[in-house]
Amino acid sequence: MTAFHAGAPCGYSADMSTNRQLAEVFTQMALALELTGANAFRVNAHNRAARVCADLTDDLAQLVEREGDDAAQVLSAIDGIGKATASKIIEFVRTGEVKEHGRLMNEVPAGLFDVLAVPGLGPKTVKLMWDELGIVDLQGVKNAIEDDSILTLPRMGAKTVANITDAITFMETAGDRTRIGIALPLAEALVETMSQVKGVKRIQYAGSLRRGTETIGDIDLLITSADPLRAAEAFRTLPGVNKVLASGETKSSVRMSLPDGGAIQVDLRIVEQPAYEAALMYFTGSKQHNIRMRQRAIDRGLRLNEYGLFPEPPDPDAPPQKQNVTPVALTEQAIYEALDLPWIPPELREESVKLDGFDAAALIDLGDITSDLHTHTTASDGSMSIDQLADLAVAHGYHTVAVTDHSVSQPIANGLSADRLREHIQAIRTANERRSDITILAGSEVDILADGRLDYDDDLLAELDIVIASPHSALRQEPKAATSRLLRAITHPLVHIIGHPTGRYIGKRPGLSPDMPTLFAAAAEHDTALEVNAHWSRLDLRDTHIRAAAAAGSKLSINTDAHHADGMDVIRYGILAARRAGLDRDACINTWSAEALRTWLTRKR
Ligand code: DGT
Ligand code: CA
Ligand code: CA
Ligand code: ZN
Repeated sequence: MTAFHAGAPCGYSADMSTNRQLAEVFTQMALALELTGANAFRVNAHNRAARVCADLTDDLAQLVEREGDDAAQVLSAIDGIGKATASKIIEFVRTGEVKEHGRLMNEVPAGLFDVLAVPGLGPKTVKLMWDELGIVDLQGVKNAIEDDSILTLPRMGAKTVANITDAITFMETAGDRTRIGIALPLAEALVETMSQVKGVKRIQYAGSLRRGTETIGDIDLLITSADPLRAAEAFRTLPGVNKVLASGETKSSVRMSLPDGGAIQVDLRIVEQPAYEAALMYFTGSKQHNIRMRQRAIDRGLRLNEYGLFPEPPDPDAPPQKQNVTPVALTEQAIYEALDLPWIPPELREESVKLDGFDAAALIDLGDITSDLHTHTTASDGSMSIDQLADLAVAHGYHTVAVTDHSVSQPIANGLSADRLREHIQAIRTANERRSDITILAGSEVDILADGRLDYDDDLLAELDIVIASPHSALRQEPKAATSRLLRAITHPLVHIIGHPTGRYIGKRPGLSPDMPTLFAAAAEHDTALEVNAHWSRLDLRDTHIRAAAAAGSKLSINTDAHHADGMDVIRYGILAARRAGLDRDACINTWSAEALRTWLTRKR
């Protein structure tokens, strides 16, 4: 689904595919049309065009180029694309813009798109705010809440206003950090580009990104270079840099645009080769971890800083690198060893984590994962066939993949009716019999309804090899209701896994806040696994939950919820979260052998 991004209604990032850019153009046009009172038919046509562009597997830029004069005809033949849409697509591919889009954008105050980005505020309400109260931006909404004038709008009661206030506060406090799934690929691209610059020898990202936190304040890059000035200059002029914040001899900072319309700060520090690892350790943090390590050094009559681990300095006032002392240790490994510790993985360098509270040999790693148990196909809202999905799982080296499409209460996601699910089970079984390279399990991601009932009858659920039960709606429920809702699913004898248990979207909606210890205890007792949804917009359960769940004895299942061909790549974010929780591989059912997994799936019932 194409999300609408606030703050940059007219900007497209070069990182976005043409299909996605077009989807965004049509989405914005639909919103602008609705706000300016166009008829529903035109609005719907643009929304439809946006969906078609987002879902199309053919690259539209290539298609238009390839078809030349026939492009309009070929495009119009696609379901959901009419003549008008086809000509806009061609215009966009050939000129980089859609003129009508620009015109519409000028008719709507830019601030209204920020208002539309507030979860729960749709174009109908926002249009009323604009027409009736003259609201043109977020501040206007806040003022109208403050002086109660918002209550004069139709269907606007105290409860709705409270929800809007919540959503705005949440957006504003979560706003300035970047989710790891956006920051990490950018950092990797920067490392790749900067490593090509002449003179650059070592380069890595440090900071919270190396520790694998779910959101990132800024990206910290660390390099050594034979030509520091050239490196700094190359860094400040990288494509995507929209502002240089600082440029010194050893440190430069820039702001870079992000594909989702936001921006992030990137710091580049240039250090001397011998101190590289000590600096890497220092700038990896966390700050609290550094403070602890420094104290450990002091306790042993040593000094730890970003240049290394040193004996007690003869002249405490001179800068450490100027003191003529031989370092005790320079590499991360050696520094930890000299402080009587094993090398601590970056993910565990947090204040809340005990220094000796992990078993390095048992800690889960990416290579341990051998199955994905939560995925979608074209039967619901995915874009892969059963066989394409199986191919993808094989390419990831997995022995098992579970097909778990949506259930009937998710019409937006094209959820399967009971009859369609029965057909789907047959199709999965047939594919499974045909293939010897992988086991394909027939599953479902069945909705947990607001009261905890499941979306299919028990006799249908019993026909499936695997059942994931997930909450998708009523995510503002009171904690008490959420607890009993999820408990009902956890204790259901036919449920194997609870999918994304809280339903949160990082930085966008908080999701359910049930009584977690109660859920973890029940999951352990009933042998129901709890999911770590690896998608970076969810990471649900989150790191702290995973730690508590494992401590309570519940099993975890790290899955990608893959919908598209690149969907299984997000597994690494789930692994980072699990490592931050110090999770042992055995507690995660996705690391088990095919036999062990099959045994558990059957025995559990
Ligand atoms: P972020 O960027 O907010 O996601 O979190 P970090 O951890 O990347 O923090 P950042 O970028 O401010 O600094 C990177 C690392 O540098 C940090 O994890 C530890 C180290 N560091 C920064 N400032 C201090 C400090 O005042 N004292 C100590 N001991 N370490 C610091
Ligand atoms: Ca940082
Ligand atoms: Ca920083
Ligand atoms: Zn799903």
